[in-house]
Amino acid sequence: MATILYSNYSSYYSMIARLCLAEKQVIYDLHDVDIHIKMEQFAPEYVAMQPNMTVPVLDCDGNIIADSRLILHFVNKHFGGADLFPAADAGEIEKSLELHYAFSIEDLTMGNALRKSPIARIVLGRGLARASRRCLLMMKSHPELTEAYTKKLALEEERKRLILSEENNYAQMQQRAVDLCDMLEEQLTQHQYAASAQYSLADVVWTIFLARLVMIKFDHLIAERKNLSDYWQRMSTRKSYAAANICTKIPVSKLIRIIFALLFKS
Ligand SMILES: N[C@@H](CCC(=O)N[C@@H](CS)C(=O)NCC(=O)O)C(=O)O
Repeated sequence: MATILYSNYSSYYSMIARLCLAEKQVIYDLHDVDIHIKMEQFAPEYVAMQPNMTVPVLDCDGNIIADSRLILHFVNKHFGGADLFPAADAGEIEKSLELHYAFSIEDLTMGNALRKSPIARIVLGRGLARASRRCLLMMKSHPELTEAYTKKLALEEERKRLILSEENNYAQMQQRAVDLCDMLEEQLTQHQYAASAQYSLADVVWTIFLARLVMIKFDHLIAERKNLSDYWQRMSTRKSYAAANICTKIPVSKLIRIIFALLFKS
């Protein structure tokens, strides 16, 4: 099988796809999509493949899977190795995935960033405005993709409302992150893994969730829960974790380049 993953190093959902592929020991080509500086997700060829203009996308022999949750199931079903969604535990695993995907990690991450420094608010504001401008520009040069760019534009506006406006949802997101950690702590009293007695797709997503908590310096939520600390220790030392190149810290040089692009590039 010719397998290509379109991914971005620090993207949360790309990491989910990479970790799942690593768990199943799939050999694939990694195509890095620069979603921050060059904004390659807005390129017409990419939009044709993923109209929502997001990473990850998995191309498996021309079969396009353009969402991390679908990628989890596709990879588990079509590649060898351990079954990460065994029928006996499917209900519990799916319930756990549902809880995970109902949470907006983007709102937590960005909401947290802009409370860390006044500059972050300016940078994020400019970044969102830049994405909107790009949509409008692309609509003009590629009218056949107007529908996709219009949808994306609406999403950028919604992001501004949820993250930057007075009616932002940061307090709810913070509380939900705590609730999810409590839920995991409780689950881990019943079994060694997040949703069952064996490693499953649920562990793929919760590992990335915990890695993000570490990245945004919310690791106290892990440290103050005994089972969760032990779980994080086990998950972050699995072979797959290193193979998937999980990001818990964006290198400063990269961060500076991103900030510069958001502030000054058109
Ligand atoms: N539901 C999608 C969400 C993907 C998503 O939001 N990806 C982010 C990066 S983590 C993205 O591509 N952002 C770029 C953009 O929205 O322009 C999935 O699970 O794959």
